[in-house]
Amino acid sequence: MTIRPLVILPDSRLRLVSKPVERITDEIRTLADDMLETMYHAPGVGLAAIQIGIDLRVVTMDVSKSEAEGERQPMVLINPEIVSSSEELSVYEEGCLSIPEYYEEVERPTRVRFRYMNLEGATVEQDADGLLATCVQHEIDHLNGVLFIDYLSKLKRDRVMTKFKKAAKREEKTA
Ligand code: K1U
Ligand code: ZN
Repeated sequence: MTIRPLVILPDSRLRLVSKPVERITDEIRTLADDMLETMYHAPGVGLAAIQIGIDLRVVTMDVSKSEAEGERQPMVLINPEIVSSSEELSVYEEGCLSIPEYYEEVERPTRVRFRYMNLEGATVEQDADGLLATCVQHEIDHLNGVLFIDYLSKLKRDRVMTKFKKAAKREEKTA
């Protein structure tokens, strides 16, 4: 398993619409392993493949918040989609591994039903609320090139974009 470098704002790859996975191959299994390793190392509770530069509809998640490796509850979602969403909305403070150290409250449906294929090729449907519901919506947004800052006011979004563009320029100069 390999920890892969994260794609950071304002990288334009974060705006790509990722492609469906046609077949579960060894490459997909390796990608999922590397995504889990990268997610746990960050640390994060979710990761979409585009966050490591791969435009495929693959997501990893673990919202168990277990410190111990033996208690982890890793999930690998292939071609995930939201089947239904509650009308009720909840506010959750979100972060993003591609927008480090920036957190803001976002309002989303409180409960969702989602469908995905697992690594064994089985179709799974699951209900979610709490952090799992927020996380799966955040990750599916990544597959569609949507970031949580898109739900903020233009003023806040412009501020964060300017901050990360400046940081990228500084990096360019020192590289
Ligand atoms: O997709 C990502 O960028 C991962 C992101 C997922 C997420 C978190 C919170 C709300 C919505 C979506 C993160 O994992 S940010 C890091 C984080 O939340 C966290 C890190 C360590 C322990 C617990 C949470
Ligand atoms: Zn994110």
